[in-house]
Amino acid sequence: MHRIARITLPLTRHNVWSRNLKAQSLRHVSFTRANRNSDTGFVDNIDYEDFGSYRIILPEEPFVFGTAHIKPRSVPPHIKRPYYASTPTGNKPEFRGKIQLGGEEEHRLRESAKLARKVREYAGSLVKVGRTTNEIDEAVHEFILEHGAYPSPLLYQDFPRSCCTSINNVLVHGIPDDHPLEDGDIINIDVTIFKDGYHGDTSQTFLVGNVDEQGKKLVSITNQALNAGIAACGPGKHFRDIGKAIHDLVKDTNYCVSSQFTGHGIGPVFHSQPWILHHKNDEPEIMEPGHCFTIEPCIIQGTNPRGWIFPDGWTASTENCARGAQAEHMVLITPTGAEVLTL
Ligand SMILES: [Co+2]
Repeated sequence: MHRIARITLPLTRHNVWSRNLKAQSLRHVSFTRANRNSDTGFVDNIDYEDFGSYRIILPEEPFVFGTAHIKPRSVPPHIKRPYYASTPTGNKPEFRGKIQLGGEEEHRLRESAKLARKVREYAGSLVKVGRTTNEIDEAVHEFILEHGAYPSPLLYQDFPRSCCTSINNVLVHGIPDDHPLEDGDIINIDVTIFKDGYHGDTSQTFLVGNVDEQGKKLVSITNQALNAGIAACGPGKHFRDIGKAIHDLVKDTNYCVSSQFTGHGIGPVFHSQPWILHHKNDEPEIMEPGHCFTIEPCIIQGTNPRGWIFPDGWTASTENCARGAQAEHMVLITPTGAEVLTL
């Protein structure tokens, strides 16, 4: 759950946009795209992009800014907390995205990744029409505590819940709430745990009931994008090969990749360098044995990758309310290749 920066688009513009969408109570969503002639500057023709049938998630009105009104779940004192969730706040460990291979560090990292995978699978088993994301969050919270771990998103930069639940047009960082899941939703559940000093982070987009073809295709290409990124990894390879592989996969399709959210180094720190860009880029760094990081591409319907943040300061929706999906694994670079730790 790393964001490059908070996006500060004028909220008023979106208020108008939200109200319009609500007023029409749209379920079938299509957008127009004007194709401009590059020589004359005039609009040649207008395409209609059909994004399928789904409900649009919007901030509730009246707007409540921030997350101070949401009471975090409690964590018993015997569970070791990361520095940002301790009182008084502890010191951030020194970490640059690389661990020592072959010892205790690697063992703990692998154990945390394994538990994160288990939590992701458990969360997926809870996805069901009529269940609220708060019910999922509560169950995930308890499951993580039962395994002697801390739910890393909880209290991270004031995030008030124990996992992120992002539905349909919400790209990432959705905050679990009391709304029930509906037939046809797609929901990404992003889980991160902290155990024995190491974080494990993974996410998947799940289908709720009967999802339309466009939604299923979006989830499928998102999983392909993650796999393409993973296949580009290995010692001596450039980090930018990940973005290129994903770019090559989506470039001639009616999907685009968000450049606002990145993968990240992970270990004793939740988010650290190397920052993993999922779009085409020129970063010079090279993967070395011991590098551990996430790949978590966010793929969006259509050609507009821009997002905006709800008044809660976290929930990131696409600007045009097209759907987005995300999938995330942790990758460890070894002397001979790249290993996915959250499979
Ligand atoms: Co992550």
